[in-house]
Amino acid sequence: MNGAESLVRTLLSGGVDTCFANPGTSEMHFVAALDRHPEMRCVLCLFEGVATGAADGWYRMRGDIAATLLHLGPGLANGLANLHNARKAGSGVLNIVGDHTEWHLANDSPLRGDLEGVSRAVSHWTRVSPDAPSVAPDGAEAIRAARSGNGRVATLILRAHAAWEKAAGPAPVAPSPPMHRPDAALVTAAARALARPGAVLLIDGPALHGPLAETAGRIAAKTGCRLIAPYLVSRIARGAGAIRIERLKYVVEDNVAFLADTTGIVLCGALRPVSFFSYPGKPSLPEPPGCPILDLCAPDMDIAWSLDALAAETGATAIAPARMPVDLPEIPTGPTTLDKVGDALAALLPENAIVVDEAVTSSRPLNIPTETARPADWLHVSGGAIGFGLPCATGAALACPDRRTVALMGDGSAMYTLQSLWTMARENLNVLTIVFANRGYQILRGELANVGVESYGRNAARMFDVENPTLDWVALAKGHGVEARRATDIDEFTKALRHGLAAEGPYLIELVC
Ligand SMILES: Cc1ncc(C[n+]2csc(CCOP(=O)(O)OP(=O)(O)O)c2C)c(N)n1
Ligand SMILES: [Mg+2]
Repeated sequence: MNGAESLVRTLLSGGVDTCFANPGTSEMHFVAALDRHPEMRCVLCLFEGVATGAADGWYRMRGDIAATLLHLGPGLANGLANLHNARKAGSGVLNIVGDHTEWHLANDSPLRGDLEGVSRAVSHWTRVSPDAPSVAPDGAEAIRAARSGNGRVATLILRAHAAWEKAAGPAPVAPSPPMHRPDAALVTAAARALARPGAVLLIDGPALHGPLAETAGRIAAKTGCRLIAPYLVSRIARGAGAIRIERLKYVVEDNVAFLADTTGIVLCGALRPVSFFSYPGKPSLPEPPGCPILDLCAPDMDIAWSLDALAAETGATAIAPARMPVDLPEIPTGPTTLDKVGDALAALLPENAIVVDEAVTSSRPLNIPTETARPADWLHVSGGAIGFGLPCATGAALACPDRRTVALMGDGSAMYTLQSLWTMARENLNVLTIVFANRGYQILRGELANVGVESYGRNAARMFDVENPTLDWVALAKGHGVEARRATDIDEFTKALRHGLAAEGPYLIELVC
């Protein structure tokens, strides 16, 4: 068996059975090995940012890693922005990146570059597998690294000769290292802090859905503290029956007002809140000056244990948490407004949907009505690097074929990685994409004002308007093999929404707004 074969067998026996791929010549022995194992699902992505974003979406919904297969430094670099988003989301991703043979690297061939440098820019763990016998143990170590600390980005660089030369066999994956836990004194201090009026428990990561959210909800009910999530999160359970969790805001002033009465913040699985950007004369930190912050449990620590310990310490074991009620709006009608779009979405969103939200300015009005819609998981662009939504929806839909995935996309954001539509069509994924076609980078118009620029002219307008020519989303979707329809008022939108939610396979709505 060669090194490539030993790696594929290590992946499969280690529980990694999906690979989002965009290969090249240096990966051909690995491709041949994958080809011998139909039990490995290989998903072709027509741009590396689709592969890395899909692996992120997969992790968010499965809670376990998928692999990507990428081509040397340029291939990995093309996937970098979505690896950044994955890293910020706390998603585990295993990148396998082919490289030249060692002797070929001595010469400056076209694709030779600083592959390790590119990897270190975003990976928690990088290793070059230097020879065939090392490939399987390095692969096993990479899997372990990607699963550790609640999910990390691990990159294994597979030199071509290490893939084709003789190897011993697959290697077993060692159990993940135990996660750090806060000591008892910190748990006691956190419980005391949360009992004070004006206290906030800020949670993130796996604490925002499932049983951990329940525990956090019980702690809030018992202590009376506010339960808050960051503005952009990896995955949050929302809708009727979900634990009541507030969310930080995007706008600096809104966040300052939101936290104005805060007397202390306990962090559990979350980083301290910080504004998205820094603006002249505005604070970076939103909490009141001097507000104590207690870091109970970092995002890579044992969040489940920490919440359980906090629940025990506060006596929050039997109390019922506050939950969102159900309140489905009437189906709206008439000209399009974003409030009505929110009502239509809230009325029709099916139970247990996965909503990927990269609609930027358009998604804000959707948040209120969907809070009391049928329960769904919402996934955000955690690292703020747009071009995440369609790839993430692709990976999430593959991870959860029995659920309906809905991608809410700004027209600017959707253009970054629209090749995802082709993968959705090829894999026949139940993804409904809604493109909010406001024909521009709407958010940047506001941001120019936010930094203090009072008016703008032709150059700025030409950098904000996505017009002239107008993007034809129906044609773009059809060109990628996805059925699509344009909606110019709310009646057309609800009709298209019903149709798209019932479709077998992907569907796209261009909502002119
Ligand atoms: C990788 C990356 N490049 C650029 C940006 C800056 N940026 C933030 S939002 C945005 C435009 C978003 O446009 P769209 O998706 O249409 O949403 P809208 O603002 O119109 O609601 C840009 C270019 C970014 N966040 N990430
Ligand atoms: Mg736009």
